Amino acid sequence: MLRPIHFQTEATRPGAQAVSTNDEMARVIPVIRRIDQQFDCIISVDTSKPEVMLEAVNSGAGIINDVCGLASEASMLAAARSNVPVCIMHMQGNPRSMQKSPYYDNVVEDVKAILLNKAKQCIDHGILKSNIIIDPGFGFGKKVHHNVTLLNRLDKLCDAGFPVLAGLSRKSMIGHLLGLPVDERVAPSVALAIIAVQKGAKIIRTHDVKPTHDAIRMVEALGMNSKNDY
Ligand code: PT1
Repeated sequence: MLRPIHFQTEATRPGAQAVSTNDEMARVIPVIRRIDQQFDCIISVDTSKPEVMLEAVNSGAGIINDVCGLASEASMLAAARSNVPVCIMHMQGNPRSMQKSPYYDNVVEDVKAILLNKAKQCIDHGILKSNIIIDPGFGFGKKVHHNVTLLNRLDKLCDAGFPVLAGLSRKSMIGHLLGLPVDERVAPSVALAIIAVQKGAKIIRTHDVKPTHDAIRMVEALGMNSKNDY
């Protein structure tokens, strides 16, 4: 099984500060080149900047992960030109303000509609449908109960015709629900990953690759993962 490695050059967690294009390029490109030379893996580059997307893919990245969901037309065109799978994530607001007052009429329907609308725009801009991955963006402009509802109804998103990525690893919803600090969230993160896989998620973002991978292998060995096509 290929394990993508994920490169994040701009912090996106709540309250994080922005990074300039030059700084981001200098941080990420040499690292992607070196990893590409030394490892047989798919490298996922985490960026919202079109210049970084193109240069990263030229340097060996095989997935574009944009937590801004390709917000600018230029980033959509760059993703189309790079011709690799692209993860479009839902975020309400931006990383600096998103946790202030998240609001949804119906979080599952709202997030799904926004992602499907974005996927259509991507296709209209030349991105292959088969290259689109969708992600509800756990913790991005969501209160704990929004994250819980999204996880509970993740099957609804998985029915939308695109592979779903779930990133729950070590996030503050675990701290809120269990009162555990970040360095004690491995087991609850694995529990969340298993639930996501059972609901139909195809890609899991995690800090703890080995325990998460072993737990999912166990679920798959039991045939207890979702049987959806995406
Ligand atoms: C994610 C994700 C990501 N999460 C994708 N990319 C982060 N596609 C970075 C908290 O509440 O879910 N999907 N890239 C990390 N972001 C956060 C957000 C980290 C919230 C922590 C929290 O603690």
